[in-house]
Amino acid sequence: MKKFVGMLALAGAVALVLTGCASGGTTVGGGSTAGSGSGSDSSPVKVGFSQVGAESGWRSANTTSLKNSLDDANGFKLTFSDAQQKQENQIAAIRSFITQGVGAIVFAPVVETGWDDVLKEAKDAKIPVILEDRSVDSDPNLYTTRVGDDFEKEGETAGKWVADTFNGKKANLVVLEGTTGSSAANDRTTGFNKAIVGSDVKVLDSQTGNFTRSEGKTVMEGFLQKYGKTINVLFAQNDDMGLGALDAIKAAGLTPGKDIQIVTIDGTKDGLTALSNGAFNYVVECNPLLGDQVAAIVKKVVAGETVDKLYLAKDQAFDQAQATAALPTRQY
Ligand code: GZL
Repeated sequence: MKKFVGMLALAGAVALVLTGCASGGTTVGGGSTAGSGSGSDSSPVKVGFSQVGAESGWRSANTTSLKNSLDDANGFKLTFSDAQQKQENQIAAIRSFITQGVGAIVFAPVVETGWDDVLKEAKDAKIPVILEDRSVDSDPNLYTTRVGDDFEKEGETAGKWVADTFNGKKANLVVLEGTTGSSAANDRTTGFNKAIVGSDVKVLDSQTGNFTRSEGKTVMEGFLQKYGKTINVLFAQNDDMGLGALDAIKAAGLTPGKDIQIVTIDGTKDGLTALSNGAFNYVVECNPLLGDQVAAIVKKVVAGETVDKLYLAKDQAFDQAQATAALPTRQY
């Protein structure tokens, strides 16, 4: 998996935004952009945002965060495109943004590969591209920066919980993977597998549920038909697939959280509610509230200021008591 160098914690990025200082990173062409949309003292900054889709609670919270920050009141003119989890739709949207002459393109790439040509087209048009959420395997010179979460660390945290919880005990685990080819799924798998090396955890099967509840349920039904009561642990790479799996587990006459212990990633309200009531056992957060950070970075980039290559949000993890305590004030 492509490793990025020059990681800065969100705190560092906030300092960058507040103080306008920067260490390393890239200066985008002195602020000149081909698009008329790079804004000026009065005119808004035209931004094209290509979003993956609306596949999960996390995605909805991420879209809301970006739309709230890239709004008229903050000096933006936003064009939003929902790709319905199709790469071809994202490529078409990005080409449309280039034709419109936007000042900046923000996009959450549904998968890691296949972006070189369209990113070269944006670069040739001198329109900066800011990745938000997932990453791409293209040459980092083809985009300005990425704002997102550390998926490999999330996977490692989930794997460590399983290895510690089942230390010396039988753990027959199945995995509901995220969207095939996405950096979120790839890196969570890498981190999880690293954490269970040398443990007693046995991975019976691993299959994509495409980050959706419905597909999580269907794949879990297949696992239960194939392995039955042998399964005693489920790692779902997002809350929604775990929530879908609950229906399949109950339909099989098993008690989620007890017969099958469940660890998921995201930390949405629905996920933490399932954890609080004992259906899930551990949830690793993946913060979707990236809007303010992205908006601040877009402003700096179109002004020709230097930004760093990567900004990582801070994530935590929850057990049942922590979830119960967090729910009353949970923003998403
Ligand atoms: C992670 C994000 C993933 C979430 C899913 O940053 O890309 O996509 O974990 C979402 O809920 O569908």
